[in-house]
Amino acid sequence: MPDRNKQPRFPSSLARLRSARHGLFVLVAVVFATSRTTTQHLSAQRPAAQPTATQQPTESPDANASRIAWWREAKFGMFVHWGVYSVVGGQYKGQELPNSAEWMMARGKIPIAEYEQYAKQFNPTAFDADKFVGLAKRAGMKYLVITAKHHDGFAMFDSKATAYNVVDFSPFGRDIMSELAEACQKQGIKFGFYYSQAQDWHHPGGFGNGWDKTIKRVSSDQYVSEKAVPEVRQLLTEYGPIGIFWWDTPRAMSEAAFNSLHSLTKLQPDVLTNDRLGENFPGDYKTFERNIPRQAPHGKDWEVCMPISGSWGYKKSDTDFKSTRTLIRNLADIASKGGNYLLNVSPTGTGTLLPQAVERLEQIGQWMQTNGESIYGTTASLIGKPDWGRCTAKATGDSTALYLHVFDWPQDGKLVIRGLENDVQSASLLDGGQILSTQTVDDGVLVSVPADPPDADDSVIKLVVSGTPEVRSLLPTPGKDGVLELFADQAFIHNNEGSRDAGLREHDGIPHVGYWLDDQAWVEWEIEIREPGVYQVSAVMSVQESQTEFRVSVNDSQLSASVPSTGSYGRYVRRDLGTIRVSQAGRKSVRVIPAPGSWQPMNLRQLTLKREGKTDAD
Ligand code: H79
Repeated sequence: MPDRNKQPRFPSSLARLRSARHGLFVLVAVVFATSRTTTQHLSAQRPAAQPTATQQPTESPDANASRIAWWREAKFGMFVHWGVYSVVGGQYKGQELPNSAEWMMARGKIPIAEYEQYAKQFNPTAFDADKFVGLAKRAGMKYLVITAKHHDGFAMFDSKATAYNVVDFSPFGRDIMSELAEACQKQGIKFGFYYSQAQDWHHPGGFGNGWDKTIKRVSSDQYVSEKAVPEVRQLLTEYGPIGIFWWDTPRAMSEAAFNSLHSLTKLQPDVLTNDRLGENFPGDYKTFERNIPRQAPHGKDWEVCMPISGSWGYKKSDTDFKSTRTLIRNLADIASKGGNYLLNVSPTGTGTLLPQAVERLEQIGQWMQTNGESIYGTTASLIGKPDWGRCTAKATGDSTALYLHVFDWPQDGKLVIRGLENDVQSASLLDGGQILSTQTVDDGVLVSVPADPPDADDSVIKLVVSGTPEVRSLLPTPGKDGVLELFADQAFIHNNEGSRDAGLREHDGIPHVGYWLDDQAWVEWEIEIREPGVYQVSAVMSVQESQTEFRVSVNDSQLSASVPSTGSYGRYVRRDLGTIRVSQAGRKSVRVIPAPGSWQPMNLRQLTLKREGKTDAD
């Protein structure tokens, strides 16, 4: 048997290993964001410092914290994808183009001259910046980021670098960015630009246009100096205070090109940037696109951007609007992990949003009116993902407010916060303020709740506890549905001395146990089984070689698995591995152990146990 006592090599499992050894190992809660406020810049024109140096001067952690304080408080922003593509809503020559509509020029391999004809039709006469920003504000959004230029190259402002812009090229003739900048400033919404700095399907030297042979082939350096740099400089000097500069789709460029773009952000000393300029430019925060990470990135600020429907840019056929319930729960989920939510809407060619989007924003706004306190300025809490919903936190002097976002209202009137060890000072419903009684139970804290939830989507209970939350680390256990998902980044990876270590890697932002070359290396999760029975075991994994063999055990019961190639290491498939009978409840060790001789390296994303007899409808 391999040596079980070796320390794993990454912190999350180290913490878990400790907690598993000392059952009551207590983790100290929540990293509280500094609540310092930033200086507001109210002058429309800020003096322009000349960008010179190629290196960003190192900023003190305090200065960074004060610059980003408003953003940490804000939590919720509006993303807007709007451009030439919005005119036709994803339809080209009577055909429906697949995927997100702002990509239509590339998807349809539309020649530049032809795409320009759509720009000639861009005339969103129904656009009203004040109304538009007012809607974002009513939805509870605190910042707005809009496509100043997407990959198609069309500037939604009065670009001085090219006539291919909304003022000079389209009949509309109005500088949309300046109208929005002004409306945002008036209404107290932070304003930001999305700018695609490397791709440009219209201008020579921009990345991405391989289909139009009329475009001159010049270097990306030339593109950056001719177009991207002057446009970014203009955006950062002529539109008042800019809260965020949101780069997109990094491409390998020369160091000089990167530095010339990066140094421009000094024109607005308080501007925040995302992590998408290039590999070596982490910016102020990390971004996730479309998907919410299962676990928060460690010690970083981060944001999830997501379209309200399927496409970023307006697409006629896209009726895939997320429900208000999903959107509110996404916001709570993201906040419970410490992130921000940048929710995208897609104005049409006339300059307004579809009623489906407006309706959802208004409904979110109603929820925020009552429950905003549980979102704004909150941090992650140690109460990660309870059965009933999510939890956000806010430190208030000697106590901490825990906001219990209850998605699944308890039928028996008893809501349990498992593992919570603090003294409770008070509990109340945010909606209406009804005081709730609480008691300490073996499992943690029990809150007695009324029969009906105040909100069908997310009812928030404010639980004030003394001090900083202390939560007993609890072993993962199957949920009500009988399913227990064990993820790579929760596993203890046991490596053998002297060989290359198996460890945590990621594909598409999803962690897996990788570099598993050594058949002596194995992985383990500690779990608790409350209901004995037969468990179906499956794994989300990839194998490149013809097949691999391994064992999965739960204490003394085990199965042998033989899994054929999934095609490549990057191709993940869920494989049923068989069943394991667990005859007694209690703490268990789940292990995945290579079969010596028949082992081929695999990447393991997750192992799932599901109790038989449980159906999805349960
Ligand atoms: O602006 C939105 C996207 O257009 C942009 N980022 C967000 C915020 C983005 N550009 N590229 N990507 C995201 C990733 C690449 C996606 C692609 Fe595809 C897959 C390009 C081609 C295949 C999706 C599917 C877009 C076109 C077809």
